[in-house]
Amino acid sequence: MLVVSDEVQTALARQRPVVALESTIIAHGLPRPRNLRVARELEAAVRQEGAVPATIAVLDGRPHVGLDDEQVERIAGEDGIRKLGHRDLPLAVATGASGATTVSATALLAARAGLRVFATGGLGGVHREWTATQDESADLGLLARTRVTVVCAGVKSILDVAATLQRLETLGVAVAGYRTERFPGFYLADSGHPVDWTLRTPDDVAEVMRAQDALDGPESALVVANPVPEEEQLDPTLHARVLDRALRECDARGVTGQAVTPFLLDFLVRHTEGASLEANLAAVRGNVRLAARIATAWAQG
Ligand code: PSU
Ligand code: MN
Repeated sequence: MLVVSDEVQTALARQRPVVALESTIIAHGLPRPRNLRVARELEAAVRQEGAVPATIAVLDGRPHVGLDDEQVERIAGEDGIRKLGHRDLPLAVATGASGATTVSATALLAARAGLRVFATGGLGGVHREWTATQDESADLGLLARTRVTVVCAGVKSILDVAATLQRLETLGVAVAGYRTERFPGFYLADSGHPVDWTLRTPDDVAEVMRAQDALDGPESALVVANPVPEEEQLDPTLHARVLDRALRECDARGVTGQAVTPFLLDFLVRHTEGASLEANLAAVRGNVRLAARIATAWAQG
């Protein structure tokens, strides 16, 4: 069922480090045509660190782990590329659809292919106004039952971060800050919330992964929360001001469901003159590099 690229298969067989990369950020989280350059840049960053990138997506009903250049171009530029959470996978497979995979679908496919380390920008989570909309990303539930290590810059700051952290606790998903005692805020280095655990090196992270396996508890994930460098973060005052407008606009236009996250991210890009895009990219770049180092430490164990 899974199409694993030759390069990824070879790397796995030789126990070389592999990093899974998500495709929704490319198809629906970043503006075109920059998104294609970013997709290529992220793969190159993984290689620079000595690991093999495995971008994950569904093409013509087939889940792919590891894309070639032409397949990356389809994800970045093809019209009608869907956004697929894990619940959408059987529907896409059976109908022959093509789509980019969110954190939940990517984590599931990565785990099925035998990949353990995965990099993204920010996790989905509990949306503000949850009491009215019940909008909680499927990312959280899936991470509660999938043994992957996700390197992210926290959860997207468009969310209710406190509620999302609480849900991660309730669901039993391990969370550690990377070289920080503060939970990162996606575009911001600090979300305003603390973390209970701090890890300082890729080897420390790999040790936790080994302990997860040794303990043999529920098949849950490890979230490694890696802050965007403070000098590259979005100005917090600008962030607060524009996000407030974005949320009101989203509400006024009646945007719901899968469309909410792309709408808010795009609103922020347009109303910060691209500054939110640069902060998002800085965060993702850092996560991809760290994920490659963690995958390397993991492969050595
Ligand atoms: N990180 C980014 N940009 C994104 C996302 C993550 O920097 O666009 C995507 C991920 O695919 C995540 C999704 O799973 O946003 C969450 O969407 P939703 O709230 O609809 O579950
Ligand atoms: Mn959502």
